[in-house]
Amino acid sequence: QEPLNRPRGKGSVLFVLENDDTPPLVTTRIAGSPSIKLQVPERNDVALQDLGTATSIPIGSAFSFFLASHRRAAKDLCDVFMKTSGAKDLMEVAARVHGRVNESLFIYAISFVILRKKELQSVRLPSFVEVFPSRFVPQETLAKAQIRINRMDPNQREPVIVEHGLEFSGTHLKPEHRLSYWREDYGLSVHHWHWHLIYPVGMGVDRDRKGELFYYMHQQLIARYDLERLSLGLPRVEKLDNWRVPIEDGYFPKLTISNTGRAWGTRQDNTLPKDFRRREIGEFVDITDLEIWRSRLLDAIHQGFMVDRKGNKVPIRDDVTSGQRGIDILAEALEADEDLSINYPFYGSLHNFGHDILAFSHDPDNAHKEEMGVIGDVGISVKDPAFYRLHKLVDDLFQEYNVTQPPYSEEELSLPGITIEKAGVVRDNEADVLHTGWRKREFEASRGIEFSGMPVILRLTHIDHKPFDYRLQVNNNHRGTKVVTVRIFLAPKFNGQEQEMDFMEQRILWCEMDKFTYDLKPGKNHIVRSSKESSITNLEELTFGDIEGSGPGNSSEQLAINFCGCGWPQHMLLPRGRPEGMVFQLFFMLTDYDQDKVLNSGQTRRCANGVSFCGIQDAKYPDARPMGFPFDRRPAPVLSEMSDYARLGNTYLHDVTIKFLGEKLN
Ligand code: CUO
Repeated sequence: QEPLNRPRGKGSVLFVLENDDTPPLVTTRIAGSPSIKLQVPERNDVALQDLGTATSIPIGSAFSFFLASHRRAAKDLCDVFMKTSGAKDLMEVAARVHGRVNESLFIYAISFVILRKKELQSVRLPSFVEVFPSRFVPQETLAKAQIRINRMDPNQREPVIVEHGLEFSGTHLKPEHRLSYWREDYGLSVHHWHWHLIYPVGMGVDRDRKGELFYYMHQQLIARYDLERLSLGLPRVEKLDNWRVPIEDGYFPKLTISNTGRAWGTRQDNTLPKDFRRREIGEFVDITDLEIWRSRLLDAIHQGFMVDRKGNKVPIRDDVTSGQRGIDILAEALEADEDLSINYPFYGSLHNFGHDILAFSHDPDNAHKEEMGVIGDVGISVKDPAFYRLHKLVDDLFQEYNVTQPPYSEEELSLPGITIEKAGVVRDNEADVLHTGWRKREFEASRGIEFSGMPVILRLTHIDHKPFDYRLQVNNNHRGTKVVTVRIFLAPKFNGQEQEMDFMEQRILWCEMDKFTYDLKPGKNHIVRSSKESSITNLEELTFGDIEGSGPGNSSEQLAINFCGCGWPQHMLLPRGRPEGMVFQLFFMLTDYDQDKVLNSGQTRRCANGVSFCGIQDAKYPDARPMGFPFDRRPAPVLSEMSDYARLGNTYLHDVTIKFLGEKLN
């Protein structure tokens, strides 16, 4: 049997119980390895038949949350885990289930439960990268590392380093590959995985403004992708609105699903999407279905109402007097959540099946017995260029809805008595020039890869930037303190043709950089805010130390699988910019906190990060304004250009330059 207190870094930590007198409890290995014996407690209360459909997904194959049958399997396994009481009980039940269900499903269900059970708040799992390194490093690289290890002196203490990046999945022969470093960034996948874990469809989870956040988080993801594309001189992403022509860009991930070695499916350039006919998965959908659902959603948007299952008209508007925001109703039908959609049979499941059709386009009927492509996986789908084309289509529908909503009036946008005198950014004492470049980051990989117990470090290259501060000089002409929400956005100043953009073109490119409340004292105020405190990012300040010395509390704490792991990666906060410098605009806006605040959101919370994209655990979304405010609507005629905003004292528009330094980033 494995000793209970095996030190971290040498094996297979699944749970680490913090604040506990006992040594860290160590149990089953995640990615199956015959050399590790499992600690399976003697319990007869978990039988195979209790697992429902959880055993229906073959071990070693891909698990896709975009497939309804897989969601059912997840629900069944989560139900089993949810019935446990406390960490020890969960661990024992999990140990019994382990090896009988699909690995990815297993991790999903464990994570789902840890996130939702109060008594498990101190339990965490290692980061997704450490659990499934084979989703981030090609099989070939891992195999070569294994050969190196086999030749090594078994007493060697130095860790084996496995490097991956910068080219990732291909060469720069294809223009799209110039963006691989961004799409294949580990932090982006981890964020996306966490987000969908917190806001799942079909799991009976109805969080505050879940649908709207589905729209907003993905809208911002696409905007940030476009900023990166413009930095590289590439055209902005085009929506996938014609399923009857081939998809130009292929994708070959070279990754495996788990240690069993099964490879993710690949897609050739110019693959024609086909009707989805996977009998073994039990799901079928036609391209025509996607077209019909989209058309019905567009009808709803332009008619201003959706039709529920009883045939009643349900207005979709963003004035919340009707109970639910229109965008929430629309999003639950579009994504789609079978439990929360206003009419699942009628509006279908455009987004989920969009993922499926793309994931299986290389083998839609299983003729070749090929596995799905990564776009079927809720974590690493962001690696595939087609993901962005699909989500641009999704966003296009949301934007179609957004512009049907009445523009904000000057009164709604202004804040009398408050003036921003000056605002900008400072990095290393230099104003308004920000630096980006490459950095490397190390992960402990020993737990996810079996390298004969040898310490293994995974070294990944990624984009990063020099931290900076926002500085605002604000006048409060009121006699007393005024509490405001500070909203900061970034967008490129010029479009792909190097022309200054008009409001509508720039509107959907504004990226939220930060949002925070501030108590303005009467008179002059100097606000300084660090880029590290961003409302969208998680706090990944992690440098991985030496493996032997790493206790359970450090290393990738912020990427660990719990609520705190959600949030945009801090290292991707800035777009890359250009070596010669690229001009962006910062937009600052102060709004009245009395109007922004949300009641009941004052509970203490463990993680103060990623709030704008991830919400708050067990609390309402903490901003009453529509997500993306004020850029979620078309402009009023009196404020039709960004320059018109200058006359609102509570906003400020300012140019900044972003320089890409490559290896020279210090
Ligand atoms: Cu996040 Cu399609 O919703 O991947």
